[in-house]
Amino acid sequence: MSTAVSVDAVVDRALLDRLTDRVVARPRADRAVTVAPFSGTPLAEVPLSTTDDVATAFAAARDAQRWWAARPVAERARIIGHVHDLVLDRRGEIADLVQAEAGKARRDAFEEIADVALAARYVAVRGPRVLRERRRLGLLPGLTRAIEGHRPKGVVGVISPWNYPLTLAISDCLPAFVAGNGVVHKPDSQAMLTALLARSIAIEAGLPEALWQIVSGDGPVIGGAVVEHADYVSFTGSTATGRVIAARLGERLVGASLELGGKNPMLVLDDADLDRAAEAAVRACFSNAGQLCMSMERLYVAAPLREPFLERFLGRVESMRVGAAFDYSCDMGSLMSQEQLDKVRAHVDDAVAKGARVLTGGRARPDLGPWFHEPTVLDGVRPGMLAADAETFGPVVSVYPVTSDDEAIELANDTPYGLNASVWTSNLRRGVDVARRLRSGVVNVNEGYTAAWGSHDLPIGGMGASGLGRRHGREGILRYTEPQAIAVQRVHNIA
Ligand code: TXE
Repeated sequence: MSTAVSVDAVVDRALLDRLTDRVVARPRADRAVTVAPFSGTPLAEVPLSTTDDVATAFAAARDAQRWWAARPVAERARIIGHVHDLVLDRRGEIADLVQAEAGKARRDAFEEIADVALAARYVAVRGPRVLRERRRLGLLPGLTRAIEGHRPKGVVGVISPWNYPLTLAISDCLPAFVAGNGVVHKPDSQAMLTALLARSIAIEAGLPEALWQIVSGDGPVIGGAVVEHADYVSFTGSTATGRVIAARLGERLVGASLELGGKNPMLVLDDADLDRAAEAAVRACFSNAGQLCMSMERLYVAAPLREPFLERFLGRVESMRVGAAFDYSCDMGSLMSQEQLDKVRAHVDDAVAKGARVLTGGRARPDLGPWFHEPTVLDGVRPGMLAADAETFGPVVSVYPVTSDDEAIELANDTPYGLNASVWTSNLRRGVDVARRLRSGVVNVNEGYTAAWGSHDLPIGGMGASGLGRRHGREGILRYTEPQAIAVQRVHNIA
C-alpha cells in the first residue's frame, strides 16, 4: 500500500482559474470550494449559479441551438470527431485533473479517457447514419411519399454525478449535440472542474461556445431549475433524486433518461473458468473503488467452486495496491468524500454486527488519505443487512454460494434494481440462456462489468429502480430527438 502525494504538484492553477471562469454565474457570485480526495485539501473555488443564471444559460443555449440545428449533420459530426483527437492529445493533463478532483487511481482515470475517445468516435461516425431521414414510397393509395425524420428536442438538461466526471459529461452531451441540440449541464459540485475541462476541449474542437452551458450549485435548487427549463433531461444519479426529477417532468410532459443505482450480481456457474472469473471480478468489484453504477456488489458462486474461487479471488484482492499516486503504482484510489466513506463504513459495520464475516479488508485507511478504504469481501451477508439490500457504491462485495442456476437467477433478480450483470460459464449457450432470464438492462457473459458499455454500440441502462431510457447506441442518440412523420401527397390526388 502506498502513501499520500502532493496534489498541488500536478494541478495547473492557471488552468483551474480559466475553467472556473466559464461557469454561468454573476461576477461577484458566492463560491464553493472543491476538495481533492487524495489529501482532503482545497483544490479550487467554483462560482455558484443562481436560478436566474440558469434561465440566462437556457436563453443563450436556445439562441445558439437554432443556428446549430440548421447546420448539416456531417458538419456537427466533424466537430465531434475533433473531440476524439483532442482528448487523446491531452490525455496526460486530463488524467491529472480527473485524479486530483475525483481521487481515482491512474488506470481508472485512463479508463475514462479511453471511454470518452470511443464515445466521441462513435457519435461522430454513427450519428449521421442514425439521424438520416428514412423515405418510403406508396404506403397507402394516394399517399405518394412518406418521410420519417428526427428533429432535435431543443435545449437538453444534463445533470451528472461526481463518480465519472469526464465520461458522463461527454457520453451524454455529444449525442445531444450531433442530434442538433444545445445543452445546459449541471455537474455535481464536487466534480465541476473535469466537466469544465471537457467543455473547453469541445469548444477547442469547434463547438459553438454558447451551445454547452455549465451551471453550478445545490442539486435541488440549481438542478431543479434545470429541470424546469429543459426540453429533455438526461440524469445520472441516485434513485431517490431520479424519482423527484421524473415526477416534475411528468407534470411538464417532458421526457427523460434516468440512469440510477444498481446492486449488480455476478454469477459464477459450475463450469466457469475460475482464473478468468476471479481476475475479472477484481476490476468488476473494485474499479473506481466501487463507486460505479455498473460495478458488482454480489457474487453468486456455484457451491462446489466456492473455495477454489475464493482462494483465487482473495489472493488477487489482497495484492491490490491502494493509495494516492499520479502514476500506475496503485490499483485503487480514494473514496470521493466523507459521506461516501461513512456509507461504506455503515454497510460493513451493519453486516458484521448482524453476523457477517469479513474475508478480507474491512477497514478505513486514514494513513493513506482522509477517505481511503480497503477493498472488502464479506461472507454470510443476509437480507436485512444494508450490504444485502442497498447499493453500497463503494469497495465492498458479498459472496454467496448457490446450488443451481435457477437459485442463482432467483437471488440475482431479488432486488428492485436491474442495471448490470455478469455470467461466467464455459458453455456460451447456457450463459446466454441465463442472461435472458436476468432482470437486468445489461448482461456481460464471460466479462466482468464493462464489455457491453465499452462497445458503445449497445443500449445501456436499467430496468426497475435502475432507471428509464438508454445511453449509447442508436437509442442513446435518438433519445435526444422527436420523431417526425411527414406524409406527402400530390395535390391532384387530393382534389
Ligand atoms: O446523488 P444525487 P449523490 C448513488 C450512490 C450514491 C448516492 C448518493 O449510491 O452513494 O446515489 O449520491 C443533482 N433536482 N449514485 O448524492 O443526489 C446533484 O447535484 C435536480 C449512483 O451524489 O442523485 C448531482 O449533480 N438535480 C449513481 C446529481 O443530481 C438534483 C451515481 C446526482 O446527485 C436534485 C451517483 C434535484 N432535486 C450516485 N438533487 C450512478 N447511477 O452511477 C440532487 N441533484
